[in-house]
Amino acid sequence: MASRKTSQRNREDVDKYSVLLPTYNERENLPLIVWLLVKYFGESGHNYEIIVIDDGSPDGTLEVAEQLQKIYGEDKILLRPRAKKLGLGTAYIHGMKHATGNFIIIMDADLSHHPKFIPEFIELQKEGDYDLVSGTRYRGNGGVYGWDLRRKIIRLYKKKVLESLVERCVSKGYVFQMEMIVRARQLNYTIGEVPISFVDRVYGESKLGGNEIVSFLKGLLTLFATT
Ligand SMILES: Nc1nc2c(ncn2[C@@H]2O[C@H](COP(=O)(O)OP(=O)(O)OP(=O)(O)O)[C@@H](O)[C@H]2O)c(=O)[nH]1
Ligand SMILES: *[C@@H]1O[C@H](CO)[C@@H](O)[C@H](O)[C@H]1NC(C)=O
Repeated sequence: MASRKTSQRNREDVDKYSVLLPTYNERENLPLIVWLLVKYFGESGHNYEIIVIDDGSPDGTLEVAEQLQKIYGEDKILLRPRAKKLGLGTAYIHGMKHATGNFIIIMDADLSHHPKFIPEFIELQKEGDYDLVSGTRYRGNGGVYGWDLRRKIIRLYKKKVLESLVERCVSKGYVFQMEMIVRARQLNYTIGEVPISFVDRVYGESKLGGNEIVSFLKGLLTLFATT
């Protein structure tokens, strides 16, 4: 028993989460999403890296990402840009190849996903040793919609599982994300589900309250003042 606990603890110590953030014209959203990720990973104490895959955004997203890298460190923010817009599916694959974590988190950079759910994804994955954990949308009244097969969802994968799924998937674009989950079921991977309210967009309803925005802006000012 004691030795099992020790090995579990050791495993947790080496667990690392690679967040893949594909960006195309996300200059305005990227600082907030990265700040939130750093905040929630910092609070939960998990080891992580954020991989920004920018596809030559004309709005200068990459320059913003470079600034963020200076602020948070090259070990936390990795830049894996591509010269032109090659699509979301291949952006994930490209990012995955550069990931050093044993877990991969896939999310959008456009603020349709709130990073505050990530610690819940991680806890659930550990509890059930799930191969992947996906969000399930529900209404405020508790009515569950079930699988949200659309692309706007956060997912946490064991890296090996994601690699095996990517090998098998043939579709492009956001059908790719749909295919991944269908294949995962076919292959009998174990899947955990975290309920995510429809209103939990970063700017949705009251979720990212005025206080959080204010402290974000203060944090940014402090960072720019000290770097
Ligand atoms: N690297 C990369 N990121 C992309 C690409 N297309 C979209 N993204 C990013 O992927 C995430 C989800 O993108 P979408 O929801 O498809 O982006 P969108 O611009 O809202 O797409 P539409 O709803 O089709 O206009 C966002 O973070 C986008 O910035 C692409 O070709 N390459
Ligand atoms: C998945 O499980 C089902 C039911 O137990 C089984 O019939 C099927 O062969 C399994 N598929 C794989 C790929 O292991």
